[in-house]
Amino acid sequence: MKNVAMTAGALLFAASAALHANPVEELFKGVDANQDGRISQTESTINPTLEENFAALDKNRDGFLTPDEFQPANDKAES
Ligand SMILES: [Ca+2]
Ligand SMILES: [Ca+2]
Repeated sequence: MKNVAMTAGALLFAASAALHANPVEELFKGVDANQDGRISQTESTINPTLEENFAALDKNRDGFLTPDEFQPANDKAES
């Protein structure tokens, strides 16, 4: 019954502006415009939520988010 799950997923995807339905890795790649494996503050500006949380997510304060540091801001709502 994968089709049912995929349809539900597609609806959720559309309804949530592609934020939480997407695997973190896909989201990361989408934001990492120059594909260097980390998200700069400039790159984060394409996602207002991410931009807003950039400083909090950048745990080692090097000005970049690594996949390790990168978590969708809405994460808490799930699980
Ligand atoms: Ca980058
Ligand atoms: Ca960092």
